[in-house]
Amino acid sequence: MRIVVLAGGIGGARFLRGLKLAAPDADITVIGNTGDDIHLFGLKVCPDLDTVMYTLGGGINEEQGWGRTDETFKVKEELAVYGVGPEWFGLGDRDFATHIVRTQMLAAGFPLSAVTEALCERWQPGVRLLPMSDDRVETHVAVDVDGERKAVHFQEYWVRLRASVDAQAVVPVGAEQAKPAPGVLEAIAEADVILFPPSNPVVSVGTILAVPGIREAIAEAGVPVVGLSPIVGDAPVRGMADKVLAAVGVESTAAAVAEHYGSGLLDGWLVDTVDKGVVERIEAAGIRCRAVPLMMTDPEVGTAAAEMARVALALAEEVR
Ligand code: GDP
Ligand code: FO1
Ligand code: CA
Repeated sequence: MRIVVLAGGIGGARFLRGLKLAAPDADITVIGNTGDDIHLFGLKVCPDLDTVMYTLGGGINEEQGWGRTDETFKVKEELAVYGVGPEWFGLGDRDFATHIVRTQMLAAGFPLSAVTEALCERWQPGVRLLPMSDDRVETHVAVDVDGERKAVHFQEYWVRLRASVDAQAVVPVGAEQAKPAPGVLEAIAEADVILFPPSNPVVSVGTILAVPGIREAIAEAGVPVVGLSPIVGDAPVRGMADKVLAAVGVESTAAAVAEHYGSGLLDGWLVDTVDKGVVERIEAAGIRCRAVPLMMTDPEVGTAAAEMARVALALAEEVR
């Protein structure tokens, strides 16, 4: 079975770990969000691609959900002594090596998709990891500070400001001109099922769908598209989805997110058991819905996510 997954960082990566357990023989292609990418110290950092790669490759810092295990911050400390920032972004020494290799290969002329493939040779994530695009796309967030509107990089909004101010708008800068990376449209066209993990609907899945051609290819693939809600009990499980959903005029509820994707895109939607009251509303919108446990807080890594993946694949068969 060929499965295509549109993934952000932590929510996407943890779900994928479960999907690999649930469907060990499947051929899984992950289309990763690159709107979170940022250039720091002359280096290209791709947080969501790296989170997927490290999580599936066994190198992730489990408690944090991002960055490397067994990490140190000597380089960051040395940069700070030179007065070179930003200090608010925590790049660790081991992580730096990934960004150095990536930047070196990009400078040599390789596209991001080829660089990602090369990095994955080390990590062996067990999926084919494709960036959504080889072209630069950068998510910016408009905020009002002291009565003035300004746009900040998504990482600045989340990591420096901790999403403490409302997001007035979310703009995937460059998305309109971006082309899907090689293999993306082909993978979608050849998929047997397409899954939206419980990733951020605006700055992860939404950014991928903003690359011209991707949304259309999914709608035209003619295969089940099933998503899992990142909103549980009317709040994100973690992160700032509530803030960026508000910016696009969507309530932070499992039902509103399903309706935001819409029945034109989604065939099936899983909500957590605490949200079972909204199943009828979602089905009335033309999206098959089930309420099951959706918390990926495992004593044993991946087991809850594996059950979620099993139910998502079963729902896909129901709507096929
Ligand atoms: P990010 O790029 O690291 O922010 O990761 P994603 O975009 O892939 O996923 C972020 C979303 O995952 C957030 O909106 C969270 O609410 C959601 N999330 C995180 N952990 C869980 C979980 O255990 N269950 C569910 N249902 N959602 C989760
Ligand atoms: N998240 C933080 O909250 N603080 C950090 O200092 C930080 C550094 C960082 C470095 C590399 C990387 O791959 C991810 C990093 N993240 C950090 C996570 C990242 O900002 C977010 O998880 C996602 O981009 C949110 O979608
Ligand atoms: Ca992200």
